[in-house]
Amino acid sequence: MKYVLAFTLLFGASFSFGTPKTEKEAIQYATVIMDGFHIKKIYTSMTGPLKEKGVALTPEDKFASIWVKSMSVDIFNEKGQKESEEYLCHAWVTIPTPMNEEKYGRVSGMLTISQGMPEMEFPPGYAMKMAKVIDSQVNVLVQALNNVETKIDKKLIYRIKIGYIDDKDAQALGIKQLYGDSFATQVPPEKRHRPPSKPERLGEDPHKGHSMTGMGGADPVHFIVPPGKHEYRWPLSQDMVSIRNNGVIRLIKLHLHPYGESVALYDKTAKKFVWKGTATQDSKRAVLLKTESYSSTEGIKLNNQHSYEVVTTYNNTSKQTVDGMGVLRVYYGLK
Ligand SMILES: [Cu+2]
Repeated sequence: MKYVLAFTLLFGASFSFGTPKTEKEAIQYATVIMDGFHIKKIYTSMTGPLKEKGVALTPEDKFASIWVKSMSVDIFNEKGQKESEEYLCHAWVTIPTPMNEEKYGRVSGMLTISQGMPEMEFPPGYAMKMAKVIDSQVNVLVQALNNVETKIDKKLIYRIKIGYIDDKDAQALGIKQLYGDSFATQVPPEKRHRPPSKPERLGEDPHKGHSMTGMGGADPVHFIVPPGKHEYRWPLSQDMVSIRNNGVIRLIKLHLHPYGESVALYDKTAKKFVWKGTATQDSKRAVLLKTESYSSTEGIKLNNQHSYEVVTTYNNTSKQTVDGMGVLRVYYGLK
């Protein structure tokens, strides 16, 4: 079967004049359909088929500066029926973010979701501003996963919904800018997991082979988890943009793999946990049902005089070695 319409983009924009909008009313949605995922076997983390695409959220305004507010993923089969999130390794929306690089350093403009969290949304009053660039595009990437079902033949469609606010509304509402950072557990080379195969890329590679994903190799954040309970501690560099600039965290999302129990931010100077998020595991299958998030306008203030660690715990109740990651995706504001 030929996928002629491999990619479709629908716009749900609403227009109203005169009356001031609330933040909810100002949010517009773009829906990106990623199809062509044929799942016929086990795909462990980072080995499933992946698809990537540059998407202009406002094609009618090639110079638009927009504020990305949320993203979510829904998975369907070819009959249009909803499928389990267990088939999602991750979905990323990467946006070019404006930043005073000399003052603060280079930041990440990536929204990510993975198993256990089908959506993310910045708290009220906050969003991630996209740089005003010609033909402003976000990069959307989806990778499939199938850790459990050995007998399977499914054609899956991933629907990514991106919520955003246009610059005029964001200014009127006083929306404040957030930046992304990744507090990831890392391991020495001998403890790294090496995925058994490279992912199959569906469609074109927008980076033409220079993938920004680093997939397939021995990633320092992808580790092996033998059976039993484990704790992984990793010191965070005080040179990270969020820490160096005393960033205030407004949103934290967890990234764990099945058998992952928790990821925490530990303040070594104050000798206390700053925040700890846990995951709910399916009792019978290697699937994460839910991961906790932190979302607050109050915020968590980082202190560049303190040293921090990311602490990840796993309880591998299976009899085999599995692979794991432990990441806090943090979104923070700067003065
Ligand atoms: Cu992962």
